[in-house]
Amino acid sequence: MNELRRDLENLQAQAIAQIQSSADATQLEQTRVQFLGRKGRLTTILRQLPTLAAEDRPTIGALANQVKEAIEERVVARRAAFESVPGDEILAKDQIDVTLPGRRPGLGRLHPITQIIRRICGVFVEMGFAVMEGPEVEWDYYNFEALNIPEEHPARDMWDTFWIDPATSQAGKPMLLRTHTSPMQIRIMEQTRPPVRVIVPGKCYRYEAVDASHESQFDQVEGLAVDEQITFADLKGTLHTFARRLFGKDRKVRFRCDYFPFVEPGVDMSIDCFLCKGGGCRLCKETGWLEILGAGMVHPGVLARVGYDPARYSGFAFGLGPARVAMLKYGIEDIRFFHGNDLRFLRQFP
Ligand code: 2NL
Repeated sequence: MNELRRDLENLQAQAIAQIQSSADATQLEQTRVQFLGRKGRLTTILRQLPTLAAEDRPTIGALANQVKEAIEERVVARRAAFESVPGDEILAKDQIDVTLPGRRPGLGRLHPITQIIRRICGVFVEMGFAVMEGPEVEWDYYNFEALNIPEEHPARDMWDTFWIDPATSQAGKPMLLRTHTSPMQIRIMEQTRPPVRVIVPGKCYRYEAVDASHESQFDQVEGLAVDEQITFADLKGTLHTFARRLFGKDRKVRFRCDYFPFVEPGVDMSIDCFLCKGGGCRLCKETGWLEILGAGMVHPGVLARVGYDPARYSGFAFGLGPARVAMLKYGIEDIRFFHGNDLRFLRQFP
């Protein structure tokens, strides 16, 4: 009897040691069969029960059951350890339903001014113009001198701007934030021979008292055509075509004299009001006309300065503000909406 008890206790200790040291599920199963199987070591011990005295059999039988249960318990625990993967608990808590549709990312859109700039450029590209961009920080020479605006010229008041600290500007020559994109047309003429057909969009800066129609940063689109035999008729035909393409095929245009130092003669162009068809309304301030751009024949002094012979070459140039075009087209009352970053405003221009 005591011999059997010792056998059972030894068996339990060995079984548990072997279970804990089994390397994988297959080894674990072999161990289980070895100890608990039909021909296993526990069965072998139980076969000896009949040799015991009758009163000892229940005690040893109960002990054998305890040993069996203890071993089975260890097998189950060890098997679970083999099957679980590190991180399982985290995954179980943090389940995702991969069949759910994803969250749709918010689709952006082009700023209304960008849309207008692209449409303006597109009209001129179809007429044979190339689109070019230039620097926003410019030399005083390109922004003013080359355009017939010398240092003491009263016209400089029209283009009061932001100057770069002389300590950081290059070669001791004054630099500034360009007040129009014209300096880039000067650069283009310096670097190429006629014919020139170019359209230059970009940001410009002026020192302004900000109000509903003026901001100190704004966009401009300028155009330039230089060749032999270019006349004011080319200017009128090109700009009238542009007006019809952008504002409707029935648009009429009106040219009036205006002054810009870099052209001679200079004009401004208006279109008949597309809202009231010329009858007079709030948009056109009862005049029937909307002023949309300034233009003129390139001044001979400007041509000569870039090395073009004014006796052989002539050209026309124009400039317009896409913000003003967008305000007229969409009836926007305040220029400050464009850069106010209010999505309720911006979402109206899909
Ligand atoms: C306006 C007027 C204008 C030009 C821009 C130009 C450029 C060169 C030579 C001659 Cl390089 N002219 N540009 C000419 C006339 C008018 O813009 O009020 N824009 C908003």
